[in-house]
Parts: sequence; structure tokens; C-alpha cells
Amino acid sequence: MHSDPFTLVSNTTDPQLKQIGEKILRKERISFDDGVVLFEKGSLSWLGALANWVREEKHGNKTYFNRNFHIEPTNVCVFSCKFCSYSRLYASREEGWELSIEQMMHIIKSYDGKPVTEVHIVGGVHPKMTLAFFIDLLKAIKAHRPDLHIKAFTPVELDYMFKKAKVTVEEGMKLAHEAGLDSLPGGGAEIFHPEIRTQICEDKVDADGWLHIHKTAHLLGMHSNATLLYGHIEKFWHRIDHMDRLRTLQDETGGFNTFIPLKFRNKDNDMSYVKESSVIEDMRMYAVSRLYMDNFPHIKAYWPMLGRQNAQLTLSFGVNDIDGTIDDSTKIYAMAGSEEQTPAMSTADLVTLIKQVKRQPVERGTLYNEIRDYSEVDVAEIEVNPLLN
Ligand code: V47
Ligand code: SF4
Repeated sequence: MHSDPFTLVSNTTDPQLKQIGEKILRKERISFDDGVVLFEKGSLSWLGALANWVREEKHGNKTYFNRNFHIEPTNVCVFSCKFCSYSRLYASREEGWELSIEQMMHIIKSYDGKPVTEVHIVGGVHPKMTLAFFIDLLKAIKAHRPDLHIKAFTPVELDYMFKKAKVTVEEGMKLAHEAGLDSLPGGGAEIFHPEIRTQICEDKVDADGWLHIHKTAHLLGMHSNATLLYGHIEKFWHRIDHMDRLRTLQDETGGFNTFIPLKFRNKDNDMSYVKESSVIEDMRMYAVSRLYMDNFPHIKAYWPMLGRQNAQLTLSFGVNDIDGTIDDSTKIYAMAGSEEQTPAMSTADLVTLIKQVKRQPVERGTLYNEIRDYSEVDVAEIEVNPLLN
């Protein structure tokens, strides 16, 4: 569907865009100002052709997914992010839930014998869920299923529990890692720049705190992801500022696996007056992410947020990872108005989605170790084989 990027760039009439396109095709890093110009002037087709080229240079047709499930320990939260449709203030407790270790272990055990490789644990910040509580949870999961990769807790949760336990970030991360925490998900990043952060989530960990926790995890040998919440009150340059801070830390540690742009959804939150971005703007966001984040190996589209068809479309705009089966009542998105009210896709669904756009579906572990190439596996066979589906 895309034009040849070399012809496209040589025919580009805008001199600024042409120069940036030439840099990209020479595999040179683009600057902060170049990134802003891409957002301001790059058409969907121009950005798409270049992002797709970069994606194919890095990964060919491979499109990764994993078999995972989510646990949300609580939706009670001491913070009050304006975009959040999910948390219930600690004081009011209306519609709040909190799971005990036994209840979470019950969920873990319900996957016994199923070929999932990862559990993703993220929730609100409940004052009674302490570092000691989560250390017990991590140990219980590892005692039951040592090979299950635990990707859990954002710096928002970690910063709060470390401060409450009066430990430093270094001490706290070491304790969590030793108890079984394998890697960190990308949440809580939102928009780093204080001009926006103070308006949308002023009371939680700031940019430096978020980056420090990820850096500490990287120095302990752990990997992590990073997100950016886009399409609300931020300007293009705030997005680039955010990506630039991540790109700089990645130069230092190399610990990030994946960058995940998250589309702001406006249902039932204090920012419902803000219109959601168009599909065109979504695809431009993914494409610029692929072009700017040159040292991030993977760009992921989170399908519960975007909807399956738009997630499929991102595979032509720089994305090479489509998350996983998820299998959850992922309430944080359902409550914010995402397309998917109870997100779960079977392996057959994911493989079909990827094959429909002529990409090569590859199941991965959390750290992108390749588990199985599904290009030659028939979807009908996946549906009847419990080890595949
Ligand atoms: O930080 C909250 C976002 C994030 C809304 O690392 C919203 O693999 C849009 O980071 N509209 C948490 N987004 C989820 C997250 C994540 C999800 C899946 C995979 C990974 C990974 C990470 O959800 C929050 C916030 O940015 N969020 N409310 C909303 N109304
Ligand atoms: Fe709490 Fe996270 Fe919601 Fe913010 S986004 S209010 S930290 S649950």
C-alpha cells in the first residue's frame, strides 16, 4: 500500500521534510526539531511509508504477540489523574474493589496447564497494599509457577509503596526483583513535561521519579516498557519532549523493550470535554514514534484501547507488536470508553488478525524470545489444539 520511500523522499517538495526523510533513509538519528516538523508537516502517507520502511528494516514482516493475562489488584487509588475513568477515591470507596493474595492466587491458578507465559499486574494505588503485601504476592506466584514472567507495577505504584516502606528506590527495586518481579510495564508515564503533567496528573510521581525507577530496574538487569498518553491537551512538542527523555535514557541503559503510544479515551472522566483523536492522527502518532524512537527495538499497539481493526492498521504504520491475548476484564480501558469492553483474544484471533494484513505472526515471551512462528500453522488447527489456542 505504501509508495517506495526512496522515490517519495526524492520527490518531496518541502525542503525541511525532504532533509528529514533523507536522514531516516541513511539510518541517521533525527533531532527534536525534526520530530516536531514531522508532526506538523508529515502527511499520513508520507510518514506511513517511512515508518513502514523502518519497521521492515528492523523486523521484516514479523509481528509479535504474547500469551498473557492481566490482574488488577485494586481500583482504589489515592491519586486523582484527570484522565482516569477507573479509580475510585480511597475516601469514597464507591465501586471499589481490592483483591487479597488468595484471590489473586486463585486467578493465577486458573491458568494452570494453559500455555500463558506472562502475567501483567497493574492497578490503582491503595494505601493498605504495601511493599510487604506485594512481596508476599510475588513470592507466592513464583512458588506456584516459577516460569511465569511477572511484569508488574508502574513507578506510580512503586514510588508510593517504597516511600511508605521508607526504603530507597534502589533498595525497594532490589527487594521486589529478588521476590520475583521480572520486568516493569510502561504505565504511569502519561506526558512527562510539567506544563501538561501538572494539569492532568499533578499528584503522582513526576518525570524524574518515573525515569529513575526504570533506570534502577535496568541497572538491576531488568527490562521495561514505556508509554505515552496522547491525544488530549498536549502539543506535538510535548510528545517529542516525552519521547526524547525516553530515548536519552535508552541510550544510557538499553533496558527498554517497547514503546507503547496510548490513545486518550474520554468516557466518564474529568477530561470528557476533550475530543478523542482521529484514526488519521492515531496512525501519524504511531509512525512518528517509529521514526523518533530509533533505539527502541519494538513499537506496540495496545489493541484493547484502539480496537482490533485500528490495531491491525497500525501494522502498516511502524508497529511490530500487538500485545497479547490479555484475557481480562481490563477495566481501566473499558471504563474509559475503549472499543473492547471485556478484552480477550484467542491465539487464533490474533494470528488471523496478523495474517489478514500479510504479516508473519510470531509468539514471543516478554523479553522477545521467539516461542513459535505461526506463519505456516493453519488457524483451524490452532482452534482445536489446546496447546496452541
Ligand atoms: O498509565 C488511563 C492509561 C496506563 C486512560 O507495558 C488511559 O506492556 C487512555 O501502561 N485513556 C496504564 N489511557 C496501562 C499501561 C499498559 C497497558 C498495556 C500494556 C502495557 C505494557 C502497559 O493506562 C496509564 C494511563 O496512561 N490510561 N486512563 C484513558 N482514559
Ligand atoms: Fe490512580 Fe492510575 Fe487512575 Fe492515576 S491513572 S488515578 S494513578 S489508577
